[in-house]
Amino acid sequence: PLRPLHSAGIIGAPFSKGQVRARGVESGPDHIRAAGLVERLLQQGCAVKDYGNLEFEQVSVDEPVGRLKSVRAVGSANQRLSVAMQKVKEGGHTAVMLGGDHSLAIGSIHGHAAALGHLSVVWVDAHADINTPLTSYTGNIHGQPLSYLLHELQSKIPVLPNFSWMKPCLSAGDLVYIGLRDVDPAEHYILRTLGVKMFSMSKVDQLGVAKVMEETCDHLSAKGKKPIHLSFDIDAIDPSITPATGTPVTGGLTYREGLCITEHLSQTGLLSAVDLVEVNPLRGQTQNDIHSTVSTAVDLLLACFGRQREGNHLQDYCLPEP
Ligand code: 6HN
Ligand code: MN
Ligand code: MN
Ligand code: MN
Repeated sequence: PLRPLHSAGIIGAPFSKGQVRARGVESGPDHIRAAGLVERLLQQGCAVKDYGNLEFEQVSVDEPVGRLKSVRAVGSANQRLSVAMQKVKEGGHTAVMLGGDHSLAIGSIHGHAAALGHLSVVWVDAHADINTPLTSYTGNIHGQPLSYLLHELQSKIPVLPNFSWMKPCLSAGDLVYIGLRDVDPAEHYILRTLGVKMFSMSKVDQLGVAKVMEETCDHLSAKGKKPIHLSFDIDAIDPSITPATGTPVTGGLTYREGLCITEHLSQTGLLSAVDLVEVNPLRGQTQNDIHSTVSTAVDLLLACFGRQREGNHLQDYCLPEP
């Protein structure tokens, strides 16, 4: 038998304290699994190891630090996730982190970088998630993970409880955004000042998604080929398709544009980890809202592992002889 082309190492991260808008996002991993993620990956010839769901420490006293909410819980959860991520990467898998809210990208990217060194990050999101603890209007850490991760913002991040385990591990030049349409003023200032490559929805409209992917890969490979970490917030997709999420913003990526992004990244051969976050079944108004959101998440993940819309066949496929 031929060796599978892809091997997925799945971590469930049922965590929601990076945002307070809505409970429910912690059940994302189980809904995505229940939609058949593992079975469908196996069917398409991908090896799968499911590491199960992480268990997070209950932090009983977690008073706000300035405006920041649940800092200790978020710090502790991400420390666990970082360790788990390192294990998955040491096992040689392409990591899949099922969230949970987007604060989990802190531990996911930190652990990935701890295992492999320098990374490229593709951040697909309606939001920039780069507020610092001092610029955030909401105090929700899911709007801040990139400010903790970037070397260039280190001096703007105060000392926070349960965050002493982490150090910045990403350079602004190794980050590309796709899908932005709800960016706070401080975030826009940071993106412009650091010269971060970004394809807002306006740019997707102007260039088309195929050109966006070509430019994304050119930008990232210009400084040498590094493993790619895709951090996919389901709210990047238009809420008409993926309504079951905590901070929906109208005017998003189509289903087809989402698949174009994930198919293209899969074909680079450099995709090394994927976060799929912010699926919140409790935010769906109907069963159909939930189904459409979860099945889109699954389809995006299948494309990350080589599923193509033109069709696929296993390497050892043989036509039956009459
Ligand atoms: N997400 N910019 C807003 C904030 O609270 O800082 C929204 C963040 C949304 C975060 O969707 O992962
Ligand atoms: Mn978002
Ligand atoms: Mn390319
Ligand atoms: Mn996000």
